[in-house]
Amino acid sequence: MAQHLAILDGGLLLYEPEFLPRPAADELFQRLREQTPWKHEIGRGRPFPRLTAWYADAGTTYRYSGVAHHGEGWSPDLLLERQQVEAAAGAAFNSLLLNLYRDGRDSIGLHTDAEPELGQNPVVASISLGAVREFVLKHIATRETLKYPLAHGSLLVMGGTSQHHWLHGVPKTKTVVGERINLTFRNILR
Ligand SMILES: O=C(O)CCC(=O)C(=O)O
Ligand SMILES: [Mn+2]
Repeated sequence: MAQHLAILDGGLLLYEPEFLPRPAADELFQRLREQTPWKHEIGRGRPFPRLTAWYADAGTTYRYSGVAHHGEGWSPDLLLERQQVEAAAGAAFNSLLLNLYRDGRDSIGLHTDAEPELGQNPVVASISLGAVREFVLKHIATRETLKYPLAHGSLLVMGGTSQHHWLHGVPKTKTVVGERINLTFRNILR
């Protein structure tokens, strides 16, 4: 069942814990784990504490954490996921960033997805696969903090004014955790 949540200052969240049925989520995790050309990118002089990959419509460029990504098209698998996510989120996406968190030492720091090429109030939709990690949202002015353990096969959509008022990230954890893959769909304006 999809959960809709309004957060402070006009942010909107949609969380669907069982977006992908268990067998489909297991299979997608395995396929992406093995078949994705994972890279250990360097952003602003430092290696990211996670592996990444990028897919987008040809002709699309996205600058992210000091790294420029150029779109070269989609695999059939990922096109299908994109269509499912577009239907659930009610928005169109032309790019996908994949993150592989190898263990609890991998993370993404608090940030906004507020790059100018995403437009005024971007809709950002992400599928989580594998280990459950805590997704943290922190309000920039009040420091109010929300924590969501994102389930294997779940979908989280951030919309409304979320990217203006809230930071988000996946902190490191000392708990022993397995690998997690996150697929983040965005729409890049040209
Ligand atoms: O792994 C996640 O759930 C979040 C990833 C993220 O925020 C990003 O790639 O911009
Ligand atoms: Mn983000």
